[in-house]
Amino acid sequence: MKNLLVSFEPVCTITINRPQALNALNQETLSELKTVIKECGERADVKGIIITGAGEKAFVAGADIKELTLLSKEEAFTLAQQGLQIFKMIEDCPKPVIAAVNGFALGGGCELAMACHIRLASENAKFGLPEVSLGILPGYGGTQRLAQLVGRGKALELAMTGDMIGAQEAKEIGLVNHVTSTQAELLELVNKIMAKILKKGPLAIAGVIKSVNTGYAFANEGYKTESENFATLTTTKDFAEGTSAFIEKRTPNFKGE
Ligand code: DAK
Repeated sequence: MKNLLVSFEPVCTITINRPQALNALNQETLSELKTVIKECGERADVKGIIITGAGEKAFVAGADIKELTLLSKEEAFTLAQQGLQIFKMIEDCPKPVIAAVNGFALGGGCELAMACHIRLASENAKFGLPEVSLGILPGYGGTQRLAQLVGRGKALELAMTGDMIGAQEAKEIGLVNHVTSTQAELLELVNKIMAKILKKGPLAIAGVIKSVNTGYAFANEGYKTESENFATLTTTKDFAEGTSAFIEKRTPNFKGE
């Protein structure tokens, strides 16, 4: 794997490892993630999954913005579908999946953390959905899962302002379950919680995951609406302006076109 560090048995720890881009998710990383999650589901010796980011600065700072600029509308829609599918595989995994958020969890990174069953964070973690600053919206299920976790009002505020919040606030609003002082403590706690879960009946755990998820199933039109809007937004001048501004390190000037 080029972009992931993976250690198996009995818990699979997946470390997103692109520190030069703050662990941003390019298509190659997403497809590696799909392969590993699938393998974890199939292997009897893997009992649970931990997802974290390499280094001390970032969990995942979003989708790879430089790569996003190259997408056609069709490619954007296809990528949205692929991303949704991978994040749903994580959400529906019958084995526990815990995110250990060790720094920036922005955009697609926040969406990845939200697809996990439980989120823990170190004190320096920062969460946010800054897609609107690029002229797009969260396209990997973030509009749906954030509202499920923190309620509609707070989700709308975060997704419309693009504001980043710290770990303590994320805990207060229900986005993360626990906050630790350091990254070392984060890894200790994530392993401790995982070990506690793995002492229980695996069939019962799978049943809990399935039952809770069924209540939030893809029954509504939200995910589809999100993908369609994402694809349309990638064709706008605002998107071109938002991504150019990021790359040129300046404030975007949106015109609503
Ligand atoms: N993509 C690519 N490169 C990134 C990146 C990203 N998301 N985030 C950071 N980098 C790169 C920076 O460009 C910089 O590279 P160099 O300039 O050194 O070459 C390097 O990582 C270090 O970043 P900074 O120099 O900016 O570090 P700072 O400490 O100053 O700032 C920051 C840290 C996290 C505040 C800042 O890097 C930042 O604002 N990053 C972007 C955050 C962001 O907007 N993320 C959301 C992206 S939108 C899709 C569905 C969903 C999505 C995409 C597609 N489909 C349906 C198709 C999701 C979209 C998003 O996630």
